[in-house]
Amino acid sequence: MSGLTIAQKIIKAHLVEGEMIKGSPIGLRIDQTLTQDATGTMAYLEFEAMGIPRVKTELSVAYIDHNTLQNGFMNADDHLYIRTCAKKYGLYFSRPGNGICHQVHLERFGVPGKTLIGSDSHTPTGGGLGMLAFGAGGLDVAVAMGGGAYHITMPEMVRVNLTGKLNDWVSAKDVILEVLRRLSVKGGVGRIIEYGGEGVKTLSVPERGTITNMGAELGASTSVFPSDENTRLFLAAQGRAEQFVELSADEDAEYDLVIDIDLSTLVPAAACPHSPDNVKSIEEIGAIKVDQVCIGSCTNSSFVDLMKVAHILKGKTVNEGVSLSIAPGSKQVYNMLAACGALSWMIDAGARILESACGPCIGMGQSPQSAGVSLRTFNRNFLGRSGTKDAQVYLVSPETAAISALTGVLTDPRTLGAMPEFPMPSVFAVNDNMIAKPASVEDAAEVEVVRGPNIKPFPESRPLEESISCECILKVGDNITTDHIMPAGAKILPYRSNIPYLSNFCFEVCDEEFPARAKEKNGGIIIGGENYGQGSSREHAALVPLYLGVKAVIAKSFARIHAANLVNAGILPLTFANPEDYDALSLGDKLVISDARACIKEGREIVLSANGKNIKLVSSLSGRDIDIILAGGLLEYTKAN
Ligand code: MIC
Ligand code: SF4
Repeated sequence: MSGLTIAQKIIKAHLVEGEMIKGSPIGLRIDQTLTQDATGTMAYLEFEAMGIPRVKTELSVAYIDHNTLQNGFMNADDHLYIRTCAKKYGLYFSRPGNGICHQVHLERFGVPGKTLIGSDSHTPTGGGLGMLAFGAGGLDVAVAMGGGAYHITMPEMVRVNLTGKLNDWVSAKDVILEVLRRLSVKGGVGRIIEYGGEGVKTLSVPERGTITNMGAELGASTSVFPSDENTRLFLAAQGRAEQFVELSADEDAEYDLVIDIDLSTLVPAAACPHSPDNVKSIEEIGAIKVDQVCIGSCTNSSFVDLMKVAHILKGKTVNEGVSLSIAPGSKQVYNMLAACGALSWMIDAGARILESACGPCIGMGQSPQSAGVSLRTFNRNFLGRSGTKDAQVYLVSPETAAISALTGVLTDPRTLGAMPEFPMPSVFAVNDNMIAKPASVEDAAEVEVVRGPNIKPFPESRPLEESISCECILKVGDNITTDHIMPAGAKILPYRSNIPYLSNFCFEVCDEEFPARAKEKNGGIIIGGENYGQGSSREHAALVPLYLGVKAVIAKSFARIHAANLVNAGILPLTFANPEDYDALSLGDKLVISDARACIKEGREIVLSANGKNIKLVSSLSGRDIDIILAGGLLEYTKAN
C-alpha cells in the first residue's frame, strides 16, 4: 500500500461514512464551520428548522463581512438575526468591521489538520494553514453545525510541485494565476489540489492562503499546503503556537496528476475579462489605460500584501485618471497598518480607504464607470459582478495593482527595481474584542432570536414527482456562474433573506424575461452547458430556481458545490449521456421524463422525450443523494431521519 497525501491523511482521520476510494461517496466529521452574512441567514434559518438547540462542532463562527452597506433596514436586520442566533446556539460572532471571514479565520481560528466547511466558496483559504476546508451550501453547513457529516465524492489528488523562489515583485497571486492558466476554471472539478516541493518553504501562510483561496476558481474541491515551520511561525505570531501540528504528504503518496511549477520562472500576470482562467502576462497584455484599481478581498488583503502596496504608494499620488480603493482584510491588518504609519502613506497618496469587508469584490459599491477598466486584486471577474455590465475587470496581484494606480496604465511591478524585504511580522497585533462569545448553555435559554421583516421563510421543496412534464424555460451556454443565476451586488444582496424578492433578478444577466416566464409556465427545466453553476457557494442559486418552480437542470457538466445545492434544494441535476444532444433542445420545447422517480430510485436509465426524440440522460446521484432528492431536499430528508 502506498503512502498518503495530506488530504488523504485528514480525510482518513475524519471519515465517518464510506471508503477512501476515488469517486465514491464519503462522509466527513466536521470540526469547524463558518458562515458569512450573505449566506448565513439561510444557514441559521435551516439550522433552526432542524430543531437542534446548540451547535455540536468544536468551533463555529458567524462572520459579518458581505452586506455592510446598510442602505435600508435589511442588512442590519440580518446582522441582528445572525448575532442573536450565534449567542443562543453557541457560535462565536465576528462583528461587522472585524474583517473578511477567510482572512480572520486564518488569523484567529484555523488549525492544521482540522476539517472546516463554510457557506462561502473561498473557505479553502484555510488550506494555507494545512486545514481541509471546503466551501458548501448553507444547508450542508447547518447539518454540520448540528453534528452531521459533510458528504462529498472522494476526489482525485493533484500535486503541484513548487521549486525555486519567486523573483522580486512576483507574487503568490501570480502562482495561482499560472495554475488557472494551465488547468482552467474546470480543471479542479472532482480534485483536491495539494502543494508540495522545496518551493513551499519560500511561501508564508498568508501567501499560501492566496493560492488556496483561488483554488475555488479552478472548481477544485479544495486546496491544501503542508503544515511546516512557516505554519508554526504564523501561528506563534498570532499567539496560537500551541495549535501547531506538523503535516506533510508521505514520500510515496500517489497522485493522479502532478504539475511542476518553478517559481523563479513566473512573471506578473493578470486574468483578463471575464474569466479567472483567461490569464496572460502583464507584458503580453500591454500598457492598457486603467480607470479604477481595487485592492483587498479575501485573496489579497493580508498585512504583508498591504505593506507592499503602502511602500509602492509612499510619497506618490494616485494617477489623475484612476480611482484607487483599498480594503484591509481584517481589523488586525488595518490596525497594524495604522500603527506603523503605512495607512497614512496610502491615505496621503490618495487611496480611498474602505472598511474591512468584501465591499467591491461582491459589487457592494465601487462599481466602475461604463466600459471602465478595473484592476482588482480579487478572485473573480465574471461578467457584471462589479455592478457595471460592460466593465473590463482584470485580476492582478497587489504589487501590479499599486504600481498601475500610480502610472494610470497596466504596469509590470518589476519596473520598480530591486524589492526591499517584506517579512511576515513575528508578532501580529492580537485583540479579539470584536469577536463576541456565545452565551453559556445556562444563559442561552434567555437569549431571544430577533427576526426583522426582511427575514422571510425559505421556499418549500417538493418530493420528486413520478414523471416530469414541463417546458424548457431557459437554455444557457458553458461556464454559467452563480453570479449569472443569482446575481449579487448592492441592489440585490440586501435581500438574501427574502427569496420571493430575489426571484425577480434570477438570470438577469442572461435573460431578463426569465423570472416572468418561469412564473407564467409554472416552472420547468433549465438546459445548461459545461461547468454549470461555477463560482459562489450561494444556495440562493438553487433556492430561487426552486421558488420559481425549476424541477430539473440538465447540463453537460456541473460545478461541485452548485450540484450539491441543487440536490439539497430538491432540484434534479442531470447530465447528457451524449453532450451533442444539448444542440437538439431549445427554449419552449415540451420536455417529458417518464417515471423519473422510479428511474432515480432504482438507478434505471433516464430518458428525456423532446421533439419526438429520445435523449439519454445520466444521474450521478449516490445513495444518500437519491434519498434526498426523493424526499424533496436535504431539510425534509434530515427532518425525516
Ligand atoms: C462570492 O465571492 O461570490 C461570495 C459572495 O463570497 C459567495 C458567497 C455568496 O454568494 O454569498 C461565495 O464565494 O460563495
Ligand atoms: Fe468576500 Fe469577495 Fe472573498 Fe467572496 S470572494 S468572500 S465576496 S472578499
